[in-house]
Amino acid sequence: MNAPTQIPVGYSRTLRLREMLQSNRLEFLMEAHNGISARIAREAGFKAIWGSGLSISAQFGVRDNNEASWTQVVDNLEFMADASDLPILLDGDTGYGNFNNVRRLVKKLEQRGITGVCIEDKQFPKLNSFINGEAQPLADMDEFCGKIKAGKDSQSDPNFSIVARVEALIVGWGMEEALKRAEAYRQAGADAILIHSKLSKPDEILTFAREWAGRGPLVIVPTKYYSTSTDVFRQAGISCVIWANHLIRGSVSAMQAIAKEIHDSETLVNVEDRIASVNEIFRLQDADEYSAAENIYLSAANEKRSAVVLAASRGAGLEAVTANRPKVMLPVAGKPLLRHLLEAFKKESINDITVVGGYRSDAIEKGGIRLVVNEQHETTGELASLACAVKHMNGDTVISYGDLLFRSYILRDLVETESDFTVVIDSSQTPQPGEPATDFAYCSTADDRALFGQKVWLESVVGAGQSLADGRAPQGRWIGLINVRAGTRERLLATLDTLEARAGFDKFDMAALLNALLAADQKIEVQYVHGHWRGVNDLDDFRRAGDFAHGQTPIGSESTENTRD
Ligand code: SPV
Ligand code: MG
Repeated sequence: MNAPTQIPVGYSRTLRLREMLQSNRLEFLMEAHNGISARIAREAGFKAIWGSGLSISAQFGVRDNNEASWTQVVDNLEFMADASDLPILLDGDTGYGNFNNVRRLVKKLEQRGITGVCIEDKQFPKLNSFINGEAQPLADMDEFCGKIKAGKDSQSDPNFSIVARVEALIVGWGMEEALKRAEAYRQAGADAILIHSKLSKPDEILTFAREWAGRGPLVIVPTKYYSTSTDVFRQAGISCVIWANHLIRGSVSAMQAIAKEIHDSETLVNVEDRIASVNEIFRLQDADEYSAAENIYLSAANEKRSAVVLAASRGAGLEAVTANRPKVMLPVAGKPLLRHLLEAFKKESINDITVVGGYRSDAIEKGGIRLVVNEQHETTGELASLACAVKHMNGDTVISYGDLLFRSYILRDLVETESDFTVVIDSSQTPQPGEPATDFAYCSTADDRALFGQKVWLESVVGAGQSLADGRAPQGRWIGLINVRAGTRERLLATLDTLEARAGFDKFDMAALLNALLAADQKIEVQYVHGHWRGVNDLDDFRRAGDFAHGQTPIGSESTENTRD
């Protein structure tokens, strides 16, 4: 796909069309009939659009007989002008009435950012030139000149263009009449002449161009003499070629084939790979621009929040129940662990949730989440999984292990913290002799449970396989929840990049990230809790998780709801 040309600021659409009409090069206008086709024409590299009467009426499903009202056409053009910053030359048929209608049309087109109009010397309501052309009456030449003058007198932008279309060859009135009319229209002020022909050879167009001898810009529509080499038009001194109906015809063929295929096969599998993806439609609608604008303009109250759930592992010690699903899909109190997490996030208005799957990611329910997959999950660790999701961190982001259950206040308090990074530490946890010290944390102050209003900072976290610092008891255990404030993502990325360059990155866990942030002088706030959460690490945890989720155990009971062990 060609990248659309960058248009210099101040180079108006009207001027661009005017220059195309007047340039010595052969220029091309592509038909478009709605916003998306206008965008597609621009992306293909066209410099201007023909707002075809045939195509616009066809996409409305009506005839090219002025059945759509001119205001309906102008409304449609507004979408086209918005979706593409190209000049649009409207096929204005006969001007939708007499001189007065043309005056109003020109004013309204200018108001909607349309660059020019082509009017043809037939009578309202017109009929497409290729339907029974000879039977169609032409407009009186002088009356048509009056329309051109009226249009020119009512434009406020001097570069707005009025193209006069000569239909004398279509209705069989001959070359002399065509030339006479073209000259009269030029003298009435037309910025260019569109000379139309329905022959399959360009003969009469070429004769016309020769006789016309460069008195003004000439525009042609080679729909019927399409097999003529474009160089022939170039040599004849034609100014602009209009490809008048090819996007609507292309889309009609595609829609017919796809509709029939889906109807007959009663499935989508045969068409999915042959049609534009839904993401391509989003791109054409400029969905990314919306997200960027949302970040700038939505008030703090509506600030975007997202979550990343690390859910790539099967779960050591849980093999008996994870043959067909990852740990995150284990049912707890009637629904998968992941659903509990999603419900907790949604309660805090976190709806943009990315789950990083790995082991049996196919078994992860995709409703309400964005699933990304760490394809190397068998050989990599938590940070490699996190790296798969960082680009989806939008606004404040909570990063969570996938096997967590917690009381809702823990997440509520976490998302309300104001530090760049905050971790939740359970101060009721103490390391058990002989058991791994993973995730135990050293903090600036121990939790005396009366710390209200005083900030506590993380000093380090014990990573997998590491031991506690000699002679120093940790202040609690990190439960697997981190809040990362919007604007801090870049720092997180930079730290991830640094770690990625280190040997062994593939095995790094979240503790390595937290310690690297601390080593880079990043302050990480501690939010102490005292129980009220559960990790699911083995069958025993799994059995007890149901009780926790049901809330059957009195809050604070150490026996069932305090640990990841
Ligand atoms: C149109 O595109 O509507 C035209 C050109 O008027 S043609 O259909 O070739 O007459
Ligand atoms: Mg038309």
